[in-house]
Amino acid sequence: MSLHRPLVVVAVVTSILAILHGQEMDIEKLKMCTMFPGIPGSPGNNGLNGRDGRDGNDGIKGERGYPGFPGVQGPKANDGRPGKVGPAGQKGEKGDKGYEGPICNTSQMADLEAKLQLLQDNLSQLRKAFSFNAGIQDVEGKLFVASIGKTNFENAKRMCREAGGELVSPRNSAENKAIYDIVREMGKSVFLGIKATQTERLFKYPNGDEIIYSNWDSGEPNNVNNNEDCVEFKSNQMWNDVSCDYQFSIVCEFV
Ligand code: GN1
Ligand code: CA
Repeated sequence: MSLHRPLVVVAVVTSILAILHGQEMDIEKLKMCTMFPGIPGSPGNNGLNGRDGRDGNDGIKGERGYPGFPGVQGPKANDGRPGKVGPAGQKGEKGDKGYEGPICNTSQMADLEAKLQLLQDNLSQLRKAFSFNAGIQDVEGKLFVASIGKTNFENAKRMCREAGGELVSPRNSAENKAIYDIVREMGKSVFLGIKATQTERLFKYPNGDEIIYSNWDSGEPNNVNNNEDCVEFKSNQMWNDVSCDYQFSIVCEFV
């Protein structure tokens, strides 16, 4: 206990001193009030702006406006569906008879086969006979056939045509050789179907085309006496222009 006594003493003394100091302060204030009125303080600063007020109520609805301008024309629409089928037209005229269909009959087929065989046999026989005849030559299916007798150009030409052919007009060396094989055996000249035009002296085939092949003898064509529009195929296979009035042997060609 004796150890705490100094602390208690200090506490008591401190309290007393505080009380005395407080009384001194109050006495000073009292002195000042009794001697002068206080100086008014300066006005305070304005306060901050208040917050925005609330939105007002909606106004009255306005009058209806004028109609706007028409809009831009839109793209073309797709085609519509096809319409209904119209009424049937009038009946047409009867058509021509159609081609005959394939032969399905067995007996008809047998008959045709027999005829075909006969034709083949006949053709084979003719080929043999032709090959024996020195007056007939075959160049790739084109037949050159000699006739009997002599005649002028126009008559020889007519005779060949009446037989279904033309006077010979060799278009290449092979055909010229075939005609030569005939003429050499006969030992006589023949007329060609080629003829010269009067003014231009152009040699042309019976169909009017200009010739594409020739085998003129040396110095030919020379148009002696201005009267040699036709062509002689000589027995040496060379060509010579001559008068159309001469009489020569006849060789026709058949295509
Ligand atoms: C013949 O005969 P001469 O010479 O006049 C021939 C002519 C020949 C000529 C060739 C009608 O005429 O076409 O170009 O030989 N006339 C006859 O030398 O054959
Ligand atoms: Ca001549």
